Amino acid sequence: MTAKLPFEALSVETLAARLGANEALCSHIGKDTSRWNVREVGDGNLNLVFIVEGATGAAVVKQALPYVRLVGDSWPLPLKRSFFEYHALTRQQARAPGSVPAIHHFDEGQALIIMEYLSPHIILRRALIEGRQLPKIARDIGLFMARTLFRGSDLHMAAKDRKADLALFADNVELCDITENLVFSDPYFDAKMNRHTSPQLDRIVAELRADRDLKVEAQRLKHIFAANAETLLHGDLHSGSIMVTDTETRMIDPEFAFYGPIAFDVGMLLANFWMAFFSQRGHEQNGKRDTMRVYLLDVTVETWSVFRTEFSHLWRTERTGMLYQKSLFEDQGDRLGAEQALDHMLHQVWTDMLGFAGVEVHRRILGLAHNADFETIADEDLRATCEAKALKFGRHIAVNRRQIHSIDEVNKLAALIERENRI
Ligand code: SR1
Ligand code: MG
Repeated sequence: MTAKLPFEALSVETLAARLGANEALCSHIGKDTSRWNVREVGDGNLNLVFIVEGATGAAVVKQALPYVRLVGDSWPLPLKRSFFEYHALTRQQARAPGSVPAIHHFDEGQALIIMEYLSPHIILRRALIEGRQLPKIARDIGLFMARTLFRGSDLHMAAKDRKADLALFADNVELCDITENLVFSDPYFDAKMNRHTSPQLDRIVAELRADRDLKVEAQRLKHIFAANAETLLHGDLHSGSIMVTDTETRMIDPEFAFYGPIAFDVGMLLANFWMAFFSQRGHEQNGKRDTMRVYLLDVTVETWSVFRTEFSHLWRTERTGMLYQKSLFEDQGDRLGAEQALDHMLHQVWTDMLGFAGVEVHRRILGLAHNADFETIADEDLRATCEAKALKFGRHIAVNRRQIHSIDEVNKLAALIERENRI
């Protein structure tokens, strides 16, 4: 038996020597390491990401660090997140084939995953900031969410398998803890690592932190997030976790995967489209973004519609788990009973999705982890105007989520707030 080497972070300088004998990598890029070209391209908050090009191809090597990259070694974070990412990717590939990068190799001890290099894909967030309209994202992401969220739940899986999987992912404690604090609590008090565009947003931030209804709602959502282990979530499905071309969409980075409410992934994703919408005014130096704004709202409509339609299709054709079993409905000739239950479930997902979207908007403007949609607006007054509108929108959909009945209603509100001169 070969002894396990202690964890050691890779670098551009050491990668070829460390992985030169890795068969999976060599089979994809060629084994002549003198021809390898290594770049570190990680721009996320947590990990190292290398692109390695060789004589016959390229691959991505992603390695977890024992701390949060964004903050430094004062915030330790376990390497096991790489294990959860690997296992989430294998499940997503099985449940929604072709929607994630292919995995070439996983090394648990070194917390590294060698995977397909997606090219010429770029990060969706970057594309939206540039004003690019991607024709396929709504359909591809809507299908991905419906398939992974339905097929990872007790609606579809054998109870024994889902419970085993639930136990496996239950250990992703530290990454859940990040979400529990950063998304649901920190934005609503003066938490140590928070920041916001100041002084422009100071008054609005104070108002939000004094807003009892909002804080109660955020905690109700946190409770749902923590207690409703409904399905295997991606866990961090924002526009920075999606790579795109005009014809292809791939979801990446599911290291926050764990069992939680179906509505969480959907809400986080849609929040990122709504933030892209509110940030467009900040990117208008090179031309108006009116059609981009219309496009983004259309994307939310189509994504939700594709998600609903596919989820409903799976409900009717793949409901093989212990929940709402067919023996109670279709097998007794009661098709309508099953439809009633589906309607009820989708209504719950809708209502909770709006809440999760609202708090996701808030945390990206008030918390530690901001997003480039707003951060790349250099003019701070203009940035604050965009952010203030998004904050108002987020508060409205989180607090009033039970009274909002359609995505058109949400988008009318977004358009109305976007046109306001004063916030
Ligand atoms: C400390 S990690 C901050 C954020 O980065 C990740 O992408 C997640 O969104 C997390 O909340
Ligand atoms: Mg990530």
